[in-house]
Amino acid sequence: MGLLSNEALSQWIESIACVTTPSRIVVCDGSAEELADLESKMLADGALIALNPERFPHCFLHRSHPSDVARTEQLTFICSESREDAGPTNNWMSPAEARSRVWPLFSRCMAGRTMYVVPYVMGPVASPFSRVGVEITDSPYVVANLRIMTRMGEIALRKLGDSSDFVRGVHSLGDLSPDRRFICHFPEAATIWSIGSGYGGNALLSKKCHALRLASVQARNEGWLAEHMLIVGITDPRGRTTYFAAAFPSGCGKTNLAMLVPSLPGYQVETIGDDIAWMRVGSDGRLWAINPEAGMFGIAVGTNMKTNPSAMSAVSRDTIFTNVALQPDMTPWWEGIGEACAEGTVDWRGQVSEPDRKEPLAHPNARYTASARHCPSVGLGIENPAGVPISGIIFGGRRARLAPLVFEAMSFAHGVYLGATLVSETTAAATGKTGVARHDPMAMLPFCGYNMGDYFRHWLDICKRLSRPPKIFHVNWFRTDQDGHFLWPGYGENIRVLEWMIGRIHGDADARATVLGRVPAPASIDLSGLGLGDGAYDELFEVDRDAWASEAEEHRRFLSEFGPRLPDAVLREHAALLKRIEAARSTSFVREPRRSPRQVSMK
Ligand code: OXD
Ligand code: MN
Repeated sequence: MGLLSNEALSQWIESIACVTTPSRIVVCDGSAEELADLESKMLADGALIALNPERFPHCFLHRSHPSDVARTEQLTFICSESREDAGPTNNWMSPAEARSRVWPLFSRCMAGRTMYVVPYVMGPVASPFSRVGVEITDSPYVVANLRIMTRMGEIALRKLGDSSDFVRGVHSLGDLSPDRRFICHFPEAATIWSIGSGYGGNALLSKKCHALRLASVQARNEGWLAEHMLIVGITDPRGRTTYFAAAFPSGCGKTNLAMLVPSLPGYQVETIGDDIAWMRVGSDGRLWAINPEAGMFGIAVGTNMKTNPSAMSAVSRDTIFTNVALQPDMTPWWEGIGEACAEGTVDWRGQVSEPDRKEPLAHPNARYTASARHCPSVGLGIENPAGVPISGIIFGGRRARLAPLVFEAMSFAHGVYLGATLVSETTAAATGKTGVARHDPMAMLPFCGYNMGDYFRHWLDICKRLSRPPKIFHVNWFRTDQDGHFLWPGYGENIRVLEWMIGRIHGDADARATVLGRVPAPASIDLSGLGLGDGAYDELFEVDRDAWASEAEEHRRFLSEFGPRLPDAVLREHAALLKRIEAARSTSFVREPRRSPRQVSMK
């Protein structure tokens, strides 16, 4: 432990080692030698498989335990002192119960294993808004992932200095049994305990556990926002750069939008972040965002040269693939990669596939862990200590019906209402049924570390401090026609929607009022050359008032779960929506409901 001069850190490490009894303790310095050593051990014990060194230099495949393939929301707990502080959308466990039920699972859990201590920085190292965390883990795979996903090692210890202000994460694979799997967050103690899983958001504690669940509480206490949002900059043909932060539930295309390759000429895209944004009110009255992460833990399935060429390029070196299929030439393969797999390809479990196989070869939640530095569209702003100024916030869901392609909130408070009532169909990013519509406020349902009633209030409070608040929009790339086909091509064509938003932000695009908010006026969004047909505008922007009357009823039911914690301003927005629907109904006609489709992609 020669690296350690921080008293609080050494004492904490010792206290964890006393319980977990590892055979060895390694404090990670983040060096290339350390990584090479870890990799050779994992190659030797089969935790990693080296991929084709010519086509995928320094890339590896990892196969997780078949029962450990996604985040397990039902085993994720907020352990605040009071149940009300966790709120109705979180699983709650009292700290006392966690100590008696979960902590004993850590007893001797690292016996015979190495305990790695991984100090990391979330955010640009020089940023005053960055935070330090330390994850203790017995998984070398987790260490290798954290090295890509965060700025880790000595650099983090230097940033920490002798401060005791760091998030403490303890992770052990345990026996990988879902019966003894818990992911516990203690917001009052800035501590995380995770046991029984080696996968993604369950095990890379810097990501969902620290940068969202604990950071959201810290952000509430300190007056900033920690959000499940991508950050992207768009430079338009006039040379204006406009930054957006966009919240979409897991598996709904955040990474693709962050790395958009615009189909319209003259536009340039700068990727700042693909999953998490930490945002503060700047001295200029604008909202400023940093990406706390340094890498991407993206969903492989559906990624190809057409949907996301930047991601394809980013994953072509120094990448860890998890649960993808493997071709005989040792290259990775997944459904939607853009070409058929070679004969002899083995599935994510390592089994040779039968010719008449129906199930996918890659797991639907198969991932790549790749450095943001390798993404061709990455913007310099990712290292800017102050972050980038946000002019537009986008909330998006996966809705086969109901929600138009895009609409703009009528005010910031209305935008908060749109975020609070976001509904989306579930994906493979978490265990459970996919394709089920669920409320996912601001795409934070699985990630908000406190009562979401208080969270909505916090958003409204932030607005009061913004003299130049961003405009708020809602998008739905996933609306379908009567036959279940997507109405909108998505991907690079989403620039047409962003172009309209940029026009709205700078005051040079027209809008038409609907009961939901403002949609593009017919001539203000470029739908040309898409082969969409004459009725496309109407289909994309139709607002079915009767269907929205039922939806508004569902909003009311959902919001009532927050009881007295729900801010009045949200209730007022709900009442205003009802009033607009009522007024419009008296002058309107009823449309046939659409049929629900079963397509999944991530535009
Ligand atoms: C993710 C998720 O891994 O949202 O980013 O599940
Ligand atoms: Mn995410």
